[in-house]
Order: sequence, then structure tokens, then C-alpha cells
Amino acid sequence: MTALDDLMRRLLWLPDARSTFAVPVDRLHFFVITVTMIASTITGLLAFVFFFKYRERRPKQSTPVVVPSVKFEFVVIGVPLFFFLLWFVQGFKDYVWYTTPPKNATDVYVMAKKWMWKFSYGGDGPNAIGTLHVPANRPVRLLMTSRDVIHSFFVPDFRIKQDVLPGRYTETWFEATKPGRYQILCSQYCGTWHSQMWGEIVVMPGPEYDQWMIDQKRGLAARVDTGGDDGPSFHGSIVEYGKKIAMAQGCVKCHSLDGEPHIGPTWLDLYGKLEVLESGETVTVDEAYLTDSMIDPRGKIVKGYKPVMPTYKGRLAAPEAAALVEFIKSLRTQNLETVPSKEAIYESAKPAPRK
Ligand code: HEC
Ligand SMILES: [Cu+2]
Repeated sequence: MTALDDLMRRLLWLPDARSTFAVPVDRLHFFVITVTMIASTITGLLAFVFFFKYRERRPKQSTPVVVPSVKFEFVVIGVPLFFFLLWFVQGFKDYVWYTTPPKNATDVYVMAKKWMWKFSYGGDGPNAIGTLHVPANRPVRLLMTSRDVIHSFFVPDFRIKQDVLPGRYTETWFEATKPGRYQILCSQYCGTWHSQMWGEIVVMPGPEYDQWMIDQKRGLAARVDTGGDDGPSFHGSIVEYGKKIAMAQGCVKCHSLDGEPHIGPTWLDLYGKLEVLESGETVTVDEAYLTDSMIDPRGKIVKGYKPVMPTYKGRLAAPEAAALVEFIKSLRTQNLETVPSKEAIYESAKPAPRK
């Protein structure tokens, strides 16, 4: 099967398949293209034969009326329909798989702008322009947004392509199967240097990647904030940057960080929670919901609160919104309890109950 796959890949001039997703995508591609090639060859040849067979043999020859049998009609409609449905079922299965990133995926934020790709790792991970380091054989989820116009994140070797939009998040994921360097292209025409909006994914063996990450974090502590054309840059911790934005934008006037509800709901343990809305619906608080809440606060009102939150549409740059999301995600009860409470200390000092 793989030998056949390779032959097809060579025939179609496709790059090697270097992600888990590339294999089913290619298989479906080969299946569709083989069937359509055979069908169009047969159709073409038949047309050719018919040109001769049914050519005008004498002047003013009339065309006989042909009434095809019902059986013939069934075959002509049924066979293509069968293949279309088969492709749909297979394609839908692959689509569902592709749009459901595994829970244990490593998250990387991707910010597109004319004409570059910026990457930042959640938590206290590093940032990079143009080059994305990822581990091999582990799932990686990309949460992507654009600072200006629509771009599209395309990695031919992985067979993934996802539009990147200003003002909202899109996501994609992949699991690279072989260490190496792979090209990232922008596949949505975005201006003068669209064709040079390149990037590179460096896939490293797992342990090597882990070491790389440790080195990056160590190096970051020593790095200086240099600023840049994006306003304050967030070298170092995206979480810290998010906190700064929350202070500067006055979010904390209405949102507490310690679990107490205020004018708005607290941000502690907000991420991942099931939120009940004024409309009676429930939503899971994820990255998209958090971003929407800032851009369009009137869209989904949390039950028990007044719709007083101002919109931050146009007031937050995409990386700022991303940093706020990371900051909110970092606010977990277990992160706060670095020092055990007095009660907990007394409790643990008590002698164990006798049997
Ligand atoms: C004037 C007070 C006020 C300010 C300032 C404010 N918010 Fe809100 N926010 C609210 C209220 C009230 C709600 C609940 C009603 C709703 O859903 O709109 C809310 C809801 C939210 C939610 C959804 C919370 C949940 O429990 O589902 C998020 C996320 C959020 N705000 C983020 C922000 C961010 C980020 C900022 C700053 C950039 C900000 N807010 C500034 C009042 C405010
Ligand atoms: Cu682009």
C-alpha cells in the first residue's frame, strides 16, 4: 500500500507525507483522482468512437429519437452517486478527525501579519518569528489570528491549510512524523510580499525538543525587552504581558483575579468552566469564547450579570487579546496555593485517627 502511495505521490508531484494527517488526505486524494481519471478517459474515448460511429453519412440525415431504459438511467445516476457518497463519508471522517485536536496537544499561538509568521508558546515559553520548533510524534495545536488581513497557514508536507483571520481565532493541529525542516507558506493573497511570506517548521525528536525548550526558557530570563513595531513586545512570558494589558485596559476594575465576583465574573478558574448564559444556554469557556467576550461582550451575556462590559473591538491588537487569553488561562486555584493555609498545616500535623 505504501509503495503504491509513493508511486502516486511521484506521479502527482506531491511532496512527501510528513504528518499523521497527510496519509489519509493523500489516500482520499488518490482514490478520487484515480476514479475520475478512469471515468474521464472512458468518457473521452467513447466520445471519440461516437464521433465516427454516428457521423453524418448523407445530407439531411435525421437523428433518431433515443429513449434510454430505466435500468440504464439507474446505472448512470447510481454509479457516480455511489462514488460521491463514498468520498463524502471518507472525507467527513477525516474532517472530523482533523478538526478535533487531541487533548494532550502542545499549544502554540500563531500571529500572522504582513508578511511574517510569529509564534509564541503558552505559559512562560519563548516567542519566535518565522521559525516554529515542534516535537516529532506529538500533537501540536496552533491557535491562530492575524493582525491585519486574512492570511492562510499552509504546510504542504503536512497537508494542512487553515485561514488566519483578524479579530478571531482559528485553530489547526498536526502531528509531524519525521524530524526535519518544512516550509510554511501563506496561501491567501495578502499584499505585495505575499509570495515571500515564508516560514519554517523545525521538527525535532521529542527529547531534543524538550532540551531546546529548557534552553529557550533559561535564555529568556536574561533577554531584554526591546520593544518593536508591535508596541511593547512580549519577550519572556506572554502571561506577564497579558497581566500588564489587563491592568492597562482596566479589565481588573470589573473582574477579580481571586474568585470573588465583582461587576463582572471572576477570572479565577474561568478557563475550561461551563458558563451559564442569560439566554439559558451553556458554553464551555475556551480560547474562542474568551476572545469573543472581549470583542463582542453583548453577544453572550453571563447569567446574573448586567451587559455593562464595553467592547474592546479595535482597542486590543491580536497579540494583546492572545496574551489576555493566556493570562486568564493561567489563573487557576492550584497555582495560587503555593503556601498551604494555616488550617491545612494544623490538619496535617494532627495525629492519624486510631483504628
Ligand atoms: C465595566 C466593567 C467591565 C470591564 C472594564 C471589563 N469587563 Fe469583562 N465583563 C463585565 C461583565 C459585567 C461581564 C458579564 C456580562 C457579560 O458576559 O458581558 C463580563 C464578562 C467578561 C468575560 C466572560 C466571563 C465569563 O464568566 O464567561 C470575559 C472573558 C471578559 N469579560 C473579559 C474582559 C477583559 C479581557 C476586559 C479588559 C480588556 C474586560 N472584560 C473588561 C464587565 C467588564
Ligand atoms: Cu499572508
